[in-house]
Amino acid sequence: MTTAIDDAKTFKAKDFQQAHANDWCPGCGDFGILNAMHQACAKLGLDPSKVVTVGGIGCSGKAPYYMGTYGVHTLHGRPIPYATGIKLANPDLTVLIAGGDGDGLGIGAAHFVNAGRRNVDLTYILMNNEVYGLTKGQASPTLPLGLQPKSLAGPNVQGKINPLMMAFASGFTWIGRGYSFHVKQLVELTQQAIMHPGLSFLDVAQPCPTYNDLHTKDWYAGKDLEEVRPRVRPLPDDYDGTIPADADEDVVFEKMNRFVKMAHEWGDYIPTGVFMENKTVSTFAERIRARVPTYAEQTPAGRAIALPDSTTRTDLTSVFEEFVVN
Ligand SMILES: Cc1ncc(C[n+]2csc(CCOP(=O)(O)OP(=O)(O)O)c2C)c(N)n1
Ligand code: SF4
Ligand SMILES: [Mg+2]
Repeated sequence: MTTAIDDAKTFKAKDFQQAHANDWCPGCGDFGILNAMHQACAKLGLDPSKVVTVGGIGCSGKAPYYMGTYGVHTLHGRPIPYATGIKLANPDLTVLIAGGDGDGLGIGAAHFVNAGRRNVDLTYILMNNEVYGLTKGQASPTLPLGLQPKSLAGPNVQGKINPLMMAFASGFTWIGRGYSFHVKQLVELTQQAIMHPGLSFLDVAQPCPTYNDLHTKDWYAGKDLEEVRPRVRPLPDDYDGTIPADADEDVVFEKMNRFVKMAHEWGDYIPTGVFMENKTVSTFAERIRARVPTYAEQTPAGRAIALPDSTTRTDLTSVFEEFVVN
């Protein structure tokens, strides 16, 4: 969980921006997601020097360059392991992951699934445009079967992964969906995802105007429907995905059933909002603290690596001796 700062210095959205040359295409949904990240961090009163943005590889993976926070542009599919290490080494940091659908659910799928087993306090924002944007529009794991965006030689022969269901099955404890052009709602969802004290997953539907010529801004706005109506609309008013910490089995199953039904919905209605917050699962930090009670006071990043006289605490001489070739 992120603790908002309460000292005199407050930061604005512009403090989370970075004046780095941006090469995203005009009209790309990535801009709305980035904007929401800037605003959400400011609204939560975070200190930019205590936030780390971790990106994968892809157009989306460039997000760390455009955040005025610490950041790492990692390897394709690997933002989760980097982010996990950063958070465990220094739990005082707020760690955001921004990555694409190809990055997270293709090459990075094994990390995605195994992250769910740990419930480390991370916020994963999936910039989901259904294509490999950076490499010119190939089908990503979220492109539905049979669709043919303009870069494909024929209709997609593979079925799609449902990101919400995958997060659910993997064990993510906060799951939501937003839309890149509904920035107000996206700011709120991003805030909630960050505040959740465990692993959060925010799937963000976003047009890629350069390569996804099927699911465009107009398509999401439902302009092709006989009765024009936005496809991206909030979850029903009576939907409540919160599973309380003391929920009994019946409540858990009822919530899960409703989750599956709404997560399955996609087409003329693409629900947005908080699909699930599961409070029954311990966080990884709680599990570590149970085993190493001093973890919170002596985090790996907080430990002194040298004694006051500048000598090191650990004598590695005998280790190195093993490698000496005579
Ligand atoms: C190990 C490895 N394999 C393949 C690539 C090529 N590659 C770069 S980005 C990318 C896919 C990006 O798609 P996505 O994650 O959806 O991001 P987007 O560009 O759509 O934001 C691929 C396959 C790579 N950089 N590294
Ligand atoms: S190729 Fe697509 S995803 Fe990449 S910057 Fe351009 S519009 Fe955005
Ligand atoms: Mg993509």
